Amino acid sequence: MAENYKRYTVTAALPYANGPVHIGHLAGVYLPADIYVRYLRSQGRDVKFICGSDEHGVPITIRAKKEGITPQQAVDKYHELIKKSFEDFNVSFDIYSRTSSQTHHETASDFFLKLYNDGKFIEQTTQQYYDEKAQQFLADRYIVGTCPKCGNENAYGDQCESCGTSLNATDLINPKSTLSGAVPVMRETKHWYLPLNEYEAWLREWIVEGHKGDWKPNVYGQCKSWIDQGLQPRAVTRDLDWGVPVPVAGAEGKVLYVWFDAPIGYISATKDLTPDWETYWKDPESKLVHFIGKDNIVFHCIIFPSMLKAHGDYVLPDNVPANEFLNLEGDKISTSRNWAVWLHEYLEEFPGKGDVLRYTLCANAPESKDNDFTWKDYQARNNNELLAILGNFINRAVVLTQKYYKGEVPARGELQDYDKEVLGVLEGMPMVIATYIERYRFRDALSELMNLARLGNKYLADTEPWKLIKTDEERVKTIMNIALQISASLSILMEPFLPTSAQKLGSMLNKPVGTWAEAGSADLLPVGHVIGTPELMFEKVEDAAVEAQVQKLLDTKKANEVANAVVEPAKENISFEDFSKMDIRIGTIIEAEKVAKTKKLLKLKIDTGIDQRTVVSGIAEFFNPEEIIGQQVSILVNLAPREIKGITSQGMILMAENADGSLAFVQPSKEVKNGGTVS
Ligand code: B3M
Ligand code: ZN
Repeated sequence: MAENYKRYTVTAALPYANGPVHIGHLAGVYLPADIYVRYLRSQGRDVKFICGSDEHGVPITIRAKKEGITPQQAVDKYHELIKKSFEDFNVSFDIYSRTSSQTHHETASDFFLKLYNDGKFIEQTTQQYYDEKAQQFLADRYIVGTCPKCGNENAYGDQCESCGTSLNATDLINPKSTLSGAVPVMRETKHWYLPLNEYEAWLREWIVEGHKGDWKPNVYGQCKSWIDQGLQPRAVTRDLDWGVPVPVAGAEGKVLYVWFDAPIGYISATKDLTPDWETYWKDPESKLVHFIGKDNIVFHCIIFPSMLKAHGDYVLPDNVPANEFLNLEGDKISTSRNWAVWLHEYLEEFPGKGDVLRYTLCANAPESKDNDFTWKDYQARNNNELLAILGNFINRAVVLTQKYYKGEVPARGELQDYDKEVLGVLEGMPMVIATYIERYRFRDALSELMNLARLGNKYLADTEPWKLIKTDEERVKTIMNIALQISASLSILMEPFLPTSAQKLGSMLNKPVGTWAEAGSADLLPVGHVIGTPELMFEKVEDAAVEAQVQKLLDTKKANEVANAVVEPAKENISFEDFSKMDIRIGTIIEAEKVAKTKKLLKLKIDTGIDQRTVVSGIAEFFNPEEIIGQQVSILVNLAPREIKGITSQGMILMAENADGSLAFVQPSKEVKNGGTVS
């Protein structure tokens, strides 16, 4: 492997404790980070994997307000849910901490005080946006407006999530309060600013010159464009009551800006993890890597490094391999629209299939561009790759060894060229996969892992031991020995990606998953070793399971349409005389049938209490004829008869139309005798 640092500090973005985590979080940040760390551990490296809940900031207070609970109650609720989701998906943090902890408050306050006492801040009293209705200063997500850089009309007061630009609220065009909708006024307030402009030259040298070749193009490109556009001083305090109080006199009612305190959360979490925390953050022989999504690049590549530089005692990130965004069935994942696959729900519906989702999200990861998750692709990845290639190969290797040798690893005989070729590929595979992992190209690394399984499958298909066993037993011993060595290496090489499957394979081979250095060996399973009993590595994902998930999303989409539907304004007024001309009665449907050659029409026979009459109604898409016999309806009985598809329709059934276009009968709240007048 190319690199060889003394120790590794690997962080994953601290998720806001304002809701559950979804597949976008896993694909964008936590899965790549976990693969990287598991690989380093397999190599025997000294690595600390740091994460925790981001519990301050406006995203938390907005969620708390929405749920009618306190911010502390909100973070307590979601911190536990998020922590469990990561555990259930085997995201193997060494610590999952939280920024409402005392250690963090102390660490963040001390960090701020060091910069304050060293004169690294600009103290300024300026005009800031204030909502007179809500009686609150507006910052971050409390204010939205048009992004001056890209025109996005829903940019926040601290960042435009569309183009990623970091903003001050006063940069916004046409600002509006998200608390009351009011147009904010300006009011004086004092804050402390980190003069990013003073770090511009250094950032240019450190990033634009220094990381040209090793930072991902999407990360390098964003950083370069911000630095080229020039950096502005950035407020690191806020007029809020939820967060880390500003630890200086004259700062009552002010807290640290969440993006100032949150990255310090990586440090405070390490403090809670090990008394040896300073070597992981201050020793130049420690490699610091931040795993994040692209909307966090400016904070991890520009702001936090400037803070670390200003402080002076800390190492700087060696790499920040940010991923782009994952979409879902062609639409942006959205917490507010519930357009997501929530990790905790996935495991309820697909128990024991955490690895299948890890596999699909890695194989389809948005490493260089936004990508799309579809349930069809999930099913195909499971059935056509995990089951048909990896599972099939391992099953044949283990079952045939049980069948021919009662599970005992047979000795290899004279090797043929094909055997040597296969063993040669096996020996080189750990380096191939490691090189991709160390360059944060996890999709390619996973693809190479599957190529090894393909090689094993092909080797068995080409040599056909199940036929040879009748004529050349010695040859079969060689073939099965090699198939078992490939299986043993797969258990090691798959572990960073598919930890549960790796353990399952280890127990099938009756050999604990080894270290990366052992992978590729032709003698991982010594002759005479007795393997365990075969069990299926993967199960088929049926169409019905996937269709149910797609339907669930369609139902969500419909519910959103209803929730967000714009209500038509009222028509112009009519006189009471006009209204009293209409004769609306309660009636009952006594017969119903579809009108031939039409999709929308039903022919109904209604008992109106006056008479029994035929009415043609455009409700066939929403009601089956047999289901509405006996349904009481409101019917306009004095509407002039009309010919519809050759049928004389005498009257009109009143229907209520829902936002999603579906129809409902306008029926009395209790049984009314047919003929009852509606007025
Ligand atoms: N809480 C994640 C987000 O923007 C943010 C990361 C903090 S990492 C220090 O959703
Ligand atoms: Zn923008």
